[in-house]
Amino acid sequence: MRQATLLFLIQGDNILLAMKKRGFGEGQWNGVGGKPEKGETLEETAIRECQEEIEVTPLSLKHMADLKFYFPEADKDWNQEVKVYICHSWQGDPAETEEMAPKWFKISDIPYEQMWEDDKFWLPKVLAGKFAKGKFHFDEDKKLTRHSVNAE
Ligand code: 8OG
Repeated sequence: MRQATLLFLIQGDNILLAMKKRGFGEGQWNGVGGKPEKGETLEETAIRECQEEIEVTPLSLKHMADLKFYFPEADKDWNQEVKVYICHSWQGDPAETEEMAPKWFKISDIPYEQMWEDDKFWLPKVLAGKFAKGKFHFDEDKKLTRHSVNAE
């Protein structure tokens, strides 16, 4: 299964989300991240994608979730395993790029209705300090059909 990273900056009661301007997940708020380049570790990917997408360099990463996403047989190339990180210290101020437009939200005010449908099932657990493992199955219309999440 192909792998990808997802990273959220956290400052006090606030979380940085970014509006995806193109590609997979366009028009939705999300963390920053993407796929590894050849020879890269996933932590290196998480840092590089953050630099490319919002011009911020993470100084520390905490691995907080492993998520598996499954699509129907015809779209199985989209199946993806995503490692989620949170970051409390970084260099630079979040800036808009061609790919992402960043914005701070109160953690109590996360716009789950404008995010991937699965996020409401695992992100609150991660933000409560739990490590989450999840499996999510989507149909042809990218609607979530079933899911399981374990968090400890
Ligand atoms: O390289 P690309 O832009 O395609 O990477 C997709 C990004 O979207 C990557 O950071 C992983 C992330 N992502 C998924 N599925 C989901 C999901 O269901 N929820 C969230 N929050 N992010 C996801 O690929």
